[in-house]
Amino acid sequence: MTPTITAFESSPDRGKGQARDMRVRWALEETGQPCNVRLVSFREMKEPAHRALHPFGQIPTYEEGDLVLFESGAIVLHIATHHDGLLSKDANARARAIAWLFAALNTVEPPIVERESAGYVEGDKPWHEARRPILDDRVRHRLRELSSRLGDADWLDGAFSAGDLMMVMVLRRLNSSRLLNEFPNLLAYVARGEARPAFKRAFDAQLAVFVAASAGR
Ligand code: GTB
Repeated sequence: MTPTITAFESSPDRGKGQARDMRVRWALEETGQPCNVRLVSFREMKEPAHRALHPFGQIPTYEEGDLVLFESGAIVLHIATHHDGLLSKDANARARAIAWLFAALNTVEPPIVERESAGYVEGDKPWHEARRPILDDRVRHRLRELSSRLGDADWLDGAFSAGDLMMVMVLRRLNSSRLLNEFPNLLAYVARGEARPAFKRAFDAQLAVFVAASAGR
């Protein structure tokens, strides 16, 4: 059964692939799975019909037969578990790839999101300028550790996996900052992810939504 995912009708990132449906789209492309995409407005996301799918009124969601999922990490893991291409057949390698997926979401992403959201939430507060370097350093700290572990390898643990997919997506959130430039091997790692044909197909699909919405305005 072809799953249906939800995505922004009008993404604030103007098609840069930063919204979290991009993770799901990429996982589906890597595993050769088709999907239907239902676009939702900010208003629709907060209505009961969408909240029945997603308790926090967000995107992405994933519907497949009787199954309804939310949380991009859970959705990517579901796709990776049920289709070849993102998790090794070897049980230990599979477990390690899942650990990297969690590391991307639980260890690397939080300081990146904290730094990004501080600009919106407290940018006008008197303490923000003093706090900014602290937030930068917290991100740098994680990047330094990740950079050290990756070294000159192509991927985090052998072949490309769901863990790399999620880590690349999380690091891409730094695209508009200069922090990633301090770690050339991480920059190259993100570029390798973005060069994958499946990434490009997923990126183009989400960009097409933005282009169509702009043309209709
Ligand atoms: N933990 C959840 C997951 O991983 O699925 C988080 C889901 C989430 O944050 N969804 C966001 C959302 O629905 C969209 S992706 N927000 C609407 C709301 O909460 O009302 C976050 C996002 C949005 C926009 C950009 N951007 O413009 O660059 C980047 C990331």
